[in-house]
Amino acid sequence: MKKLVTLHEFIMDRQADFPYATGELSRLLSDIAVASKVVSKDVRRAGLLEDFLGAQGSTNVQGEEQQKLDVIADNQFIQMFQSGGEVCGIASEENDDFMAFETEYSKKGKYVVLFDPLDGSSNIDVNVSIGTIFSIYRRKSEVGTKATLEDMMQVGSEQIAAGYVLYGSSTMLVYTTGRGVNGFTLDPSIGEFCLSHPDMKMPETGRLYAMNEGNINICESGLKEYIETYCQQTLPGASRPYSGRYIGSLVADFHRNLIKGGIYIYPDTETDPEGKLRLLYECNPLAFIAEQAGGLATTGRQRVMDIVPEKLHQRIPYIVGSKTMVEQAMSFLK
Ligand code: AHM
Ligand code: MG
Repeated sequence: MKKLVTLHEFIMDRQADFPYATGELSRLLSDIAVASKVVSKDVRRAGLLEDFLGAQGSTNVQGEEQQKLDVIADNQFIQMFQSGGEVCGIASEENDDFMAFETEYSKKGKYVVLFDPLDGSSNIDVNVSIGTIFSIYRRKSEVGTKATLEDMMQVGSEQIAAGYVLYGSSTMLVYTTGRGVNGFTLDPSIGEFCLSHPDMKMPETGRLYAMNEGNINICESGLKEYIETYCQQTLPGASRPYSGRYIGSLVADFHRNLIKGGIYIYPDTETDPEGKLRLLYECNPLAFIAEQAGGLATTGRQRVMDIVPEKLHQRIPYIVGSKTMVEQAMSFLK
């Protein structure tokens, strides 16, 4: 039998590639893995536990109804970051403002984490895949002081690491530190993430497109034209049109396209003129992974990782996936 490489072993091996690494980023990645195991356990039993399913009865700063599990996952990750010592502050999709940790111990942390604790909230109650998405930056402010807004509002190309955890038919953690993308599957029998998808590459093209097509008549006409001309026609040399696949959890749609090749589109629409997805918690981390795996991420006009953030909960139009497919879609945008 092939020897299993655990996430912990993998992180430690990679740390040796950076001669001056102090181990803090490695510890932070390990902490994220631990928190995600706890969340995974909660997600797996949610239907049995009264306090886990359904709406929390509150809305987040973006006016979206929070689910109980959104809040449980958010607290779980925050607690882990607060106690780990590597992180001086965080920003989460579920909180109005960023949090600068108060203790002297945390103030010494070099990193900030921006995250969406449970992406795909509308799928929580119906047992469809959901996930956690995270992005790690080195702080801009001085070590030993409190984290600042400037630490959070960095351009995506400054990310030190990014990843996601998919609570799907199995739980997987996929991450990059800028040297390729690797995927780990949680083996529940030993409680460890083990390397299952080394050096992931997104196929250069594919046959899957993911978009909420309910929005097709309220988004830019070029996109409608792309979908109708490219995705819904049998192209020369093909036996049938592309297949539409839309889970409605970005992290799950992205993961499928990463493995099989495809495109994900959430445009700006008449009802969401800035788009729906959040630059800092969703778009940047997945853009980093996409690019590291050979794919592309754009607003249609600009590379996502070049956007200078203007506000914490900023939304953008988002097209991400296989390189050739994203380029084709862009060629239809005026
Ligand atoms: P969330 O972070 O509150 O779950 O919102 C983001 C989600 C994405 O995961 C998903 O792709 C999209 O919103 C679905 O939106 P819609 O229901 O408009 O298709
Ligand atoms: Mg989300």
